[in-house]
Amino acid sequence: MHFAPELLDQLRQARHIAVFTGAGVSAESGIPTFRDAQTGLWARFRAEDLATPEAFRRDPVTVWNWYAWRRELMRNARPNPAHDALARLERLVPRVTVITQNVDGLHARAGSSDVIELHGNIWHNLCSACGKCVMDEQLSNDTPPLCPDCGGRIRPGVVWFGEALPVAAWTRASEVLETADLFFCIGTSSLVEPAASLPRYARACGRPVIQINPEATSHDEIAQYVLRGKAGEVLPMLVAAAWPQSV
Ligand code: BV8
Repeated sequence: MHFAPELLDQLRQARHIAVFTGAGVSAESGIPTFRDAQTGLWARFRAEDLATPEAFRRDPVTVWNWYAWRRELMRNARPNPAHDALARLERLVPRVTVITQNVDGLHARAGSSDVIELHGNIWHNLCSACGKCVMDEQLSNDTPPLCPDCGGRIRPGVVWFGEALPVAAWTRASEVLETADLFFCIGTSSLVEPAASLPRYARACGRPVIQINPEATSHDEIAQYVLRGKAGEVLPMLVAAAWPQSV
């Protein structure tokens, strides 16, 4: 893949790179993207219909079991070359901040040290009644497990549709836009708000936006560079092209 020399120069001169990621970054780890059709026993459900507080209130067993199925998928997944290339970038650029919509924890497992999880983390257990964080080993055998403090139903520590994003995460992500020299937008359909507005904010702040996606999205038009391809293929090539000595 050919990369514009000015893109490679901008990468090498960058002091702070922001990387906004979506489910496409984990696709090559074998984790279905959010808009992939669900498979197996979940084929008859839409993710958007299960990832809501209403669904959990109405049918906590089904929602908990859906997350248990996804956790199993993610537990067996490994960071892919896209996650690894982003972690490697930290050794080549003074500051790299990953702002992710993903809940799988794979950026941290790959070694990225500055990760903002806009939509929470599937590995966290929260009591839906008192908000207590519950360690896995404290989980009761009920489905869903019950809070050891108040007996409330335990839910995954993710942001559901209709729920506000964590204020601290959103604030940090907004601040990053003001200091980053470059803004990558990788593996996201840019359909879910308010996260999808971040690339537009970055552009409005005058930051060059670099889009990496095998398919076109609405953010192609605000991108200074559109790298059409899979993140696990494009990112390692881009890092190697900018820093040949790093491979
Ligand atoms: C909120 C956690 C308000 C759960 C998720 C305008 C403003 C504000 C809100 C809204 C608005 N319009 C609509 C809303 C409501 C809603 C929303 O956006 N709905 C959508 C469906 C229209 N937003 C919300 O409800 C948000 N909350 O606004 O609250 C509020 C304020 C105050 C007080 C109370 C309430 C909360 C949204 C968070 C929902 N939770 N996840 C879980 O995971 O179970 S979102 C979910 O979608 C995932 O996090 C996922 O990451 C995210 C976005 O999807 P993508 O990551 O983009 O994945 P997708 O499958 O769509 O696309 C994959 C892409 O990868 C594709 O482009 C594909 O081409 C590409 N790809 C594939 N393979 C590869 C690849 N790319 C690179 N390499 C590859 N190999």
